[in-house]
Amino acid sequence: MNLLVESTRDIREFLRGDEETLVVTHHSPDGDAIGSLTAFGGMLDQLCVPNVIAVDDTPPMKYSFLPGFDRIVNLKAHPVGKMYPRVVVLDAGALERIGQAKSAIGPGTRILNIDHHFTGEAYGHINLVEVAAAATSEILYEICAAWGLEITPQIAYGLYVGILTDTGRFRFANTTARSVEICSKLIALGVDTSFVTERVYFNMSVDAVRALAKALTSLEFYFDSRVALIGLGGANHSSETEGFVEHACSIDGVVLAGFYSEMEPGLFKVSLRSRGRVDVNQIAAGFGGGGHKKAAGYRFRGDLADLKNSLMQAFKVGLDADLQGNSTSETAGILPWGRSTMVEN
Ligand SMILES: [Mn+2]
Repeated sequence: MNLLVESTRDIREFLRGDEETLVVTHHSPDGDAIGSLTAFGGMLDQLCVPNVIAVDDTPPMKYSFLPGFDRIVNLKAHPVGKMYPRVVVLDAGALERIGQAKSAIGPGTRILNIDHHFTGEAYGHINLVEVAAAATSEILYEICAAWGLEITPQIAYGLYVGILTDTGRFRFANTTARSVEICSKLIALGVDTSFVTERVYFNMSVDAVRALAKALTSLEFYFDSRVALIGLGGANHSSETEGFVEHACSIDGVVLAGFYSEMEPGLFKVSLRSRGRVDVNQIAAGFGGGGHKKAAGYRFRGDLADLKNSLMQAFKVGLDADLQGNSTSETAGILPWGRSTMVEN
């Protein structure tokens, strides 16, 4: 990635002075959201910028090992309460995604947006949106490098977790040589990769395992089993469902998958995955959400039957448009070679 020197210079200019700065990320935070948050907090500490790092949700406990995690303010429990002169938004394609952190933004607030989602919505006064980056954490690494910041353990672990999780452990098509190179540097600096992988992927809480078991029993197929759907309806919602959708998406023959969870009566969180060419970012955008071509999500108000009907209608449009080619997964026996270095997501 060629991070423009100018944009990092603009960002440095933006952060000049010692005004208290609020750093936020999107609700339903994933590893990149949490990792970017703790890493950026560490970067601001180094620049002597007083900062508050926050999210409008409960930060998932599986990331609690991250240095700086205990500094994250859960805005659901502790509302913002005031306006900030400077707000930094990380990993959020739209301002809506930060939830009630928006109330920290007043007429005089200046916004810095650092992200890798393509939405075309440049809501910041300064925007550094690099869609070729696998993770927002990857962009933050480039900023550290451009500014010659010391990569402290807090920064290193945050960035490593961000890249590890947003590439699905270097499995998704957004993984580039640069993603792996940055992780290699972070490991060389001291990140214990085995420890991180164990904590993030192989240390589920009992509640999460029970929720996964329930979700799997709800498995349904549509469109000749090319679409799989799992979910947690009614009172079964769990806050630890990151990655559940992958179970529906890893089934032989499935090209589109969905996971839903009813956060409160009539309000669902929906995650979508694509293994073929159907763009789930477009589908999620149709419901007011977003993400990437192969991984996206949205929130839905209504009942479960409406959710399923509307989602399957949208999936059908995508599948029909793709009928020309054979859109099954990329595991069909051809060994890909020299896939272009970036772009995909
Ligand atoms: Mn991300």
